[in-house]
Amino acid sequence: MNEIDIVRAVIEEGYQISPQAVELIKLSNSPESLLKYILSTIDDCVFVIEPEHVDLKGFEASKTVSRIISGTSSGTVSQMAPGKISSPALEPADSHMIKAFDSALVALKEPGTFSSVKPDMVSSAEVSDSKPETKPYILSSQGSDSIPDSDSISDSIPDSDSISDSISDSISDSISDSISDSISDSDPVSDSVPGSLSNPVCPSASSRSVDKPASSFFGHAVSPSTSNRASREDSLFSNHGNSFPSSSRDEEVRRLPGRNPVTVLSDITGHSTCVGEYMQFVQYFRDRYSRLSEIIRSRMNARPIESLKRRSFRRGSDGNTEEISIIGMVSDISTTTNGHKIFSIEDPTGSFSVLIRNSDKELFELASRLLLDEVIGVTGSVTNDGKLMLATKLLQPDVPNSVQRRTGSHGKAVLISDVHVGSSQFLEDSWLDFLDFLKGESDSEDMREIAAQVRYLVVAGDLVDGIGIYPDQEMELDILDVYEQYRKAAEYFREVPEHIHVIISPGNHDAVRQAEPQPALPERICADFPANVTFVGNPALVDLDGVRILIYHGRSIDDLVASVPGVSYQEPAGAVLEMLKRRHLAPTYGSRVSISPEKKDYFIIDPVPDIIHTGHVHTLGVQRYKNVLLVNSGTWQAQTEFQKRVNLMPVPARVPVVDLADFDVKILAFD
Ligand code: D5M
Ligand code: FE
Ligand code: ZN
Repeated sequence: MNEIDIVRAVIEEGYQISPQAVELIKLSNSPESLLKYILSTIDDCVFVIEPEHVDLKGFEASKTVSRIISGTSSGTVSQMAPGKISSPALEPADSHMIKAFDSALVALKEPGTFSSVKPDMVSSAEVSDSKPETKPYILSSQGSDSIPDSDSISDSIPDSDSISDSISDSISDSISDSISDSISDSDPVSDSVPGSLSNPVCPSASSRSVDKPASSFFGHAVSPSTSNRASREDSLFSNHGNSFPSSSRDEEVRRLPGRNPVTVLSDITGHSTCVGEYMQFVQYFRDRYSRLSEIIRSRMNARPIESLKRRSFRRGSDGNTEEISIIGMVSDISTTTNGHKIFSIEDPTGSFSVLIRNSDKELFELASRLLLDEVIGVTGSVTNDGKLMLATKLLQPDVPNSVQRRTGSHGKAVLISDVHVGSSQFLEDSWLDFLDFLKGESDSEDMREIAAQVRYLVVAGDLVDGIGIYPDQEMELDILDVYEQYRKAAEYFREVPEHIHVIISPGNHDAVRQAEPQPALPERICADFPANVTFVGNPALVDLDGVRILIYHGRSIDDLVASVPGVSYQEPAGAVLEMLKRRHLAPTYGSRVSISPEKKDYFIIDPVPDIIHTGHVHTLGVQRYKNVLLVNSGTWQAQTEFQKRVNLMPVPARVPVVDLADFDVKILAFD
């Protein structure tokens, strides 16, 4: 087994390996068996295999055990990796959770995902100051006299659970007479999308147990099992200077005072509870549903889905069919053969099918942008047999018009992402010009004037290129060791003037677990950086002296570009707008974003920030939506071979600078 074979095998299992560890393995009499042993026994918290993980004693002992058990004289012990999920007995009622759990099992077996790293230092807390949004985005609901049975709509709709692509043409006629077309013009919801549920992953390790649920909610009350997996996080990552607070189990707001103060309001770092158990998926969805439905509930008087099945709720006192509203999570979307949309939504009490006719253009447009797993409110009439809702209105959580941005701050925040130090495409000359600008050493006086006002530099992920992120990535690396890449990055950041408070959040190329939310970079890496750098997780909600910025690397943008009509890589802020309308950074569970089911859904956008800063797609975009500034910063990496193949044209060395007093944005060019 040569070096490349070892590195490949390690990468395939979702780990990285240091050159020293490779050497050690090569020295063994049976490198292949040793590597297998390491990969099958390595702690899930490790993501780079180091010499200390090459457990030669354990390996030798395992061979002895194997010989005793099997009676053979050679061979390796095939072990289950610790902490594998075992499937609990699921009850069939909750398709949503079962699907998520099943795909999680698949994802957990898939190579290419890093194991969890959970630094023991702690930062932030859940933000609890979100007030109910009382903007009356309301529903004009009009009754209708003759609501058909779903069976009379089509023979091929036997019940609400099995509606498929087969509604006959006669439907649209019979429905169109009987449904009110009224959709309020003032409806704030205007866009949404289709998507698909797939690979959630939860490689995170923690010794915490999960609370037993009081009731079954998006799942059934399965007793939680307590993980007893060992975690090395605490020994691997200790605290670092000013950048990390002391370890704390309490979710606290993390305050970093000074001339340019930062308060970290919400961040997973130090708070991961995920071990990949079934109940954690249930809890995750429960948190997502309850918080998002609460936002919608302040604008919609919704009933539990279960109540729709009781006939009395479907008739008003005058005998007319009343319109009713429900709030649920979209669990299935399909188009009938006649081009109508049908989707299922679930709340904790049950699920219901909703039909949107294609003759209702505005509503149909909304429905065709629905995403799986987003939480929406639906208003409509229920067919006589109580099996189908004929929708007249859809409502996303959205941002209330009343949201004001914070004022009274001053100075500038510089927003960058996707530096990709270590890549052979890293544009070092441009980057050094940028550092000169920050130091106030630009040739132009205008630039020096701007630099003098810079208080914050925010990095939204992909600080380095990493290794083993994509196949054959090593062909495009100048620095092959990930720690070297970070050492180089730290060297650059030591050039940034001390008074500028730098905030670094990780991305999919960084050395933390791939499943999101990602914790801050580990202490071993942070230690090289100067004291004016604060490390946060991804996503993280941070207050910059009175201005709230939500930092998210933006991996879900790839999903949104793929599934929302009109959203493109050329205008990445448009994807962020779709997130904002759903008040969620990664609406579809799984897909390209591996979401770790934490107790709290860190992707919910609440409270509404002043700025959302994303990156990842290497293009620049700035938009405003209801007093929220959306900025996707570009990159410092020229086009890679992969990007050439998919025709992705990066926008390198362009830097958005936000004025914190009036939110004006200037784009500075360093190319
Ligand atoms: O991602 C930069 C952009 O390029 C982002 O839209 C993903 C996409 N990308 C880049 N390389 C690949 C491969 N190999 N497969 C799929 N998608 C890719 P970044 O995270 O900076 O690499
Ligand atoms: Fe990137
Ligand atoms: Zn990225």
